[in-house]
Amino acid sequence: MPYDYEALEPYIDGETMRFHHDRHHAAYVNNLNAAIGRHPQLVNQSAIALLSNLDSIPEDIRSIVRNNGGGHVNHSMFWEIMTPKGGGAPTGNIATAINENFGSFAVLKQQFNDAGLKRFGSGWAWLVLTKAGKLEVTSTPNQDSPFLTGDFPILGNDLWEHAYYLKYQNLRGDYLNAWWHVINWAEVNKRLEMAIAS
Ligand code: MN3
Repeated sequence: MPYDYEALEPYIDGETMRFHHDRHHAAYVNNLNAAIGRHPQLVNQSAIALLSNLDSIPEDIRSIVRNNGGGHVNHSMFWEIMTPKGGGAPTGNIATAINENFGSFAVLKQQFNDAGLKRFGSGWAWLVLTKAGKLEVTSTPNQDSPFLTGDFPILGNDLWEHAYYLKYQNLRGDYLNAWWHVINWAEVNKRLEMAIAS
């Protein structure tokens, strides 16, 4: 992680970050590596490449790759798009793109938080760049990655209870609102550039 566990307080508490990174994310990495170890021809592929071509993954590990490869890729993004000195209004090209696609940042936030609230059970809310080059708000269940369907995740929030329950308990909406205070817009801009180039 690019900062201390406590660095995102008071919006995300240190104990949540420690367990989330060291236990949950670590488990996805370990499970993915164990599965890939059974098919050494896959070792040199990136996790994103595995997810982007899931149908070509041997059937005996396909759902392990979907869940744990997704878990790894989703969380790798998640740590990077947050920062202790984050939040505020978007800057740079993402600010322009948000205004073009949603009308305003406020509209995006509302759509995104709605998607997060409506996701029943565990999953993610996303801002993705579609293959058609549009910014859209989506949501996926479990650890399903937007890369599975060819969308590029620009920004995503983890809706699993492990991401917020110690501090927010059942109040997912409060967590969704607070999370915008730690967004790393410089990193989000980098991801938009990567998405356009991919
Ligand atoms: Mn998580």
